[in-house]
Amino acid sequence: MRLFFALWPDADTKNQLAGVAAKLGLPSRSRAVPAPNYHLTLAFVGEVEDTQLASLLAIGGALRAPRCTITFDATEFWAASQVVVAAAQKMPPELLRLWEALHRDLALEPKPALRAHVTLARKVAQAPVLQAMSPLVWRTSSFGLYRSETTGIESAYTVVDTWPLLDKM
Ligand code: 2AM
Repeated sequence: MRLFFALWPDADTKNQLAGVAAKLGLPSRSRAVPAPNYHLTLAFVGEVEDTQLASLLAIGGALRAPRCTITFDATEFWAASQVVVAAAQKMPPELLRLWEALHRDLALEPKPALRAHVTLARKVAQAPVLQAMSPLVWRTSSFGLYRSETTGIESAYTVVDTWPLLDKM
């Protein structure tokens, strides 16, 4: 199974992101990500055997990290991956620490240029004309381990488990 750790937006944040996506003016053949699929990937684990699940759940369950506020304030076209994302120009320090802790515990190589983002559209072959984005504030309260299954053209995501982020540390 294919797994990843992520933050999933609350309903209000999801609706605000959908509002941003609706105004993108994507080139034809781009694929808008369905709003229920919006997420912020913290760590991509990839294909694992069923026997590895217990240790991933133990890592998630043992992690103690604070809540944070992420301000998404830019839409960007990333040509290399052919996606349009809503991105946070400032990385909240708590989110950076959560991301670092997960990569450390999973023994994954952290990618150098982390940008907190939610992918809004895929298969975007040409640069769209992007409007300025009114800042959108997402207050995180939990993180989770999710499973990705590709059925047809769209990925389907299911929650494996979630853990609270803490009020005070
Ligand atoms: P992104 O869209 O958040 O940038 C689940 O598959 C998520 O994991 C995707 O939404 C994608 O991130 C990320 N992902 C998929 N394949 C990946 C890979 N090979 N390396 C790193 N992240 C990947």
